[in-house]
Amino acid sequence: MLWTSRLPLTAGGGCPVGRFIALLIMTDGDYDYLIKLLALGDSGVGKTTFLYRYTDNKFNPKFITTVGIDFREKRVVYTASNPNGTTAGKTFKVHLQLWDTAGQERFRSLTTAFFRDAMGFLLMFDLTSQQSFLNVRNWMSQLQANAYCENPDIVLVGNKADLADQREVQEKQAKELADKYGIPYFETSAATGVEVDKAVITLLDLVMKRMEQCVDKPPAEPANGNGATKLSPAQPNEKKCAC
Ligand SMILES: Nc1nc2c(ncn2[C@@H]2O[C@H](COP(=O)(O)OP(=O)(O)OP(=O)(O)O)[C@@H](O)[C@H]2O)c(=O)[nH]1
Ligand SMILES: [Mg+2]
Repeated sequence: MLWTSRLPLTAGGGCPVGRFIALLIMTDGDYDYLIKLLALGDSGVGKTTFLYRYTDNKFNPKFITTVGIDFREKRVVYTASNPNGTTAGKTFKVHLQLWDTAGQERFRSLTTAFFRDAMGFLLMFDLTSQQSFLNVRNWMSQLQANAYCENPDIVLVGNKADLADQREVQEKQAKELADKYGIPYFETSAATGVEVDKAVITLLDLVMKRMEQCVDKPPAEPANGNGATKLSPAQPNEKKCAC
């Protein structure tokens, strides 16, 4: 299986704002936002297992490498907060589409093609593998070249925190790299579930905040037939993050 699709692949495509405001108005009124997040990183760091923990709250100890791309889904309620951090009381129903990419090199051209349509990224490495941490820089370059802009919303995730005795990457080291990129860093365990939700919700918050900044910008394009509304015209080669 190269990928499975239970929702339209093209939903929300086009310019950055179009992607962010994708499917604001669904005909069935089922949710307010469709948010696409994507997990990337070396093979074996735990992307599939992490997403499975997040959506199903279960751990799969077996390693079945992902072939191409897959996705999982979850509905969450998002509460908007004020700039001072207090909750504004406004809640949205969010449908999260979590894209799970293959870390293996042979799928690289396929998986990077999916970067463009994602709104936020879980950049993962394995705390028990120094090599997977060193490769974060390469994944970052791939993101900068293929994502919706050169400065997309990213959370750095060091996974397998439960394997303390096998740890090869120190928290300080990883935190320094995250600070250098100006992105949040979490140490998670798909085995125990620690920090998994927090990492995803932090990324969702970054994406939603970016969207909020865009909402004040010029008005929507007409609905595109499936009830979706876009806030600006498609710009296929658009790389800027600004609205
Ligand atoms: N102990 C422990 N094992 C984990 C954790 N996360 C993943 N694993 C294990 O690591 C192995 C690889 O996990 P996957 O989720 O398949 O890795 P992946 O990143 O999706 O790999 P590709 O699909 O090849 O890119 C599996 O045996 C998982 O059970 C974790 O937090 N702790
Ligand atoms: Mg996988």
